[in-house]
Amino acid sequence: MENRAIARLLAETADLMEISAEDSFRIRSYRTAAGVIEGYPEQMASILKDPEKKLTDIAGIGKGIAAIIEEIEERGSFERRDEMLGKYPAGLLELLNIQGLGPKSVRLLYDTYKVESIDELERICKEQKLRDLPRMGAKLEEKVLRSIASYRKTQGRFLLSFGQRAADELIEYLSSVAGVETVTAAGSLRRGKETIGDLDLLATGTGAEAALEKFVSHPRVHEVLGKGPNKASVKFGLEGLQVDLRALGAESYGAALLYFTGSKEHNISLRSRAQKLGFTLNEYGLELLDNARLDNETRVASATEEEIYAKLGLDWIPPELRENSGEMEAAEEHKLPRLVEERHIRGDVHMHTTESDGRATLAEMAEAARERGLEYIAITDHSKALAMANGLDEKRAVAFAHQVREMDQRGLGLRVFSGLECDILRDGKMDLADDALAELDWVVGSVHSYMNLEAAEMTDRLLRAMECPHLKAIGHPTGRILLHRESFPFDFEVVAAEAARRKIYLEINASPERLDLSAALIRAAKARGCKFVISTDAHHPKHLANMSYGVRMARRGWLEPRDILNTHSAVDFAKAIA
Ligand code: DGT
Ligand code: CA
Ligand code: CA
Ligand code: ZN
Repeated sequence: MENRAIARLLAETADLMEISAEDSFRIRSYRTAAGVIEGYPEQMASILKDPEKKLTDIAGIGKGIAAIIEEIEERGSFERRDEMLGKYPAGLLELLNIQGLGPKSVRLLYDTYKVESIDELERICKEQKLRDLPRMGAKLEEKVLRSIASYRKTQGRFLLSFGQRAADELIEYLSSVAGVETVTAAGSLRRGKETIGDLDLLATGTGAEAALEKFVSHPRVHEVLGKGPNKASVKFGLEGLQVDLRALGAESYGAALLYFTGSKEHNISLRSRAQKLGFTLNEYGLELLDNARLDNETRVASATEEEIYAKLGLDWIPPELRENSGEMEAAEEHKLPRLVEERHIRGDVHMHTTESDGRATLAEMAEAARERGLEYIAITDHSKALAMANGLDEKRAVAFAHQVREMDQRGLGLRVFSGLECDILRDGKMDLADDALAELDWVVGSVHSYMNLEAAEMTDRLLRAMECPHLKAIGHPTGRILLHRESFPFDFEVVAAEAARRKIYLEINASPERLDLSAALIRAAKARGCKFVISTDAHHPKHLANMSYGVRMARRGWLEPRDILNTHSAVDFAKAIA
């Protein structure tokens, strides 16, 4: 099981224990462990497999928690959790996913109205009964209803990074089957969507059918949902990700890849275009319409996507654009963007070190970045408002900037800029004074607190922050945490327009749980004249690899290299921010 899922089980159990008002020491130790595990750069599963490593060597993980992790790895739950689930209806756990409701509120709702499910909670809110409870009000009712809607949307979905790792693992596994030529991920994963519902894999070659056999017998397959001659569906891993594998002939590979990559809306639009041109398009190929039989003589294209698009009078459309939002017209007019690629990225300008809450030193981060082939980085530790992260005050920020500069001059193998991720305070002031910020090369301003302000207040807050003459970029501009927290409400268009006017860059945060900005917001911002940076926000050298996810978001937002500051050389970056 992935760290994130293990952490969730622990946190949920802590929540249930809090609902049942148990020993707060135990509750706290579960929560602490959940935090440590969630942020830990190496998978617990791989530490368990490595005889040279011990879970208890990790700070914050004692013997008790280590045993729990082992039990979770074995069977997907642990004793204490089962015990708590025996005590309360499982529906209470689900209620805890609703933003705005903590364990105490859930308990109160359960005791007062016997609320045990989301549906019941929704009813209580709609009947305006929530507001009758102590410390709750009409506003909370609205908020809970909104949270319920967003929870329902995300339920059963997984982060792109999670899907990508599962796909990588399965592709490697299936590729080793004799006679298998290609194994490819299609669906929302191939389109780079920030969350995926299920994983769609395609296999070709004479061994493709044997691959189906091997697929259903993978040790991490927990349930076979169905298996036929050309297709199998399984639940993969303890997290229960559904994976569909289809075996097909190389001659229809392009048509199948096109069909199963979607999106559905793109497919529909493509099919109606095919019809207008006298063809039919399906997962086997593009055929002439007057002979609907699946017969090679009427098939005009099927082996590659390129030839199918070409026969339809279209340039090949990158999967990230296939959302039926203008790509068809652009492909027809040969006006598709020349999308940014990871190889265009030359710097990474948002990362943390042990100076605040990062796990590696400046030298280690620089070394890792150099190994990845980057030409420059900016070190952006937190400012003092994030006390939990050991954020820097003015004195430390300036001293650290000097240290960064000194080390940069001595030579770290790549250019290192001194920066800061400065908190934007509730009123829009920057957390550190101007004269300290003036000492830094690169200041990213981020909101980490008071995210529940009214939209107008949040908009003003961001506009005010942009008045700071040293602010160069806005970090994770919407604050969303995928599958957990919606973006905070504000007038994005107004903020984007102001950012464009002041030449403040908008960050596309590449960490897989943020991937903020979304495709739609990137496009809206670009239309207003904004420029962007794609940054990993790394807290560990391993996180530098997340750049690929940020690049995919940028591609979904139709961005080209010139839209993105950190595709430029270190010298040009320095000029642009001077
Ligand atoms: P997901 O899994 O919810 O993240 O999203 P997708 O896009 O991967 O959707 P999925 O797995 O249901 O189907 C994969 C692709 O197969 C989808 O993008 C387009 C194609 N497809 C599935 N069902 C239909 C359909 O009813 N009509 C058409 N035209 N295409 C479909
Ligand atoms: Ca899918
Ligand atoms: Ca599917
Ligand atoms: Zn941040």
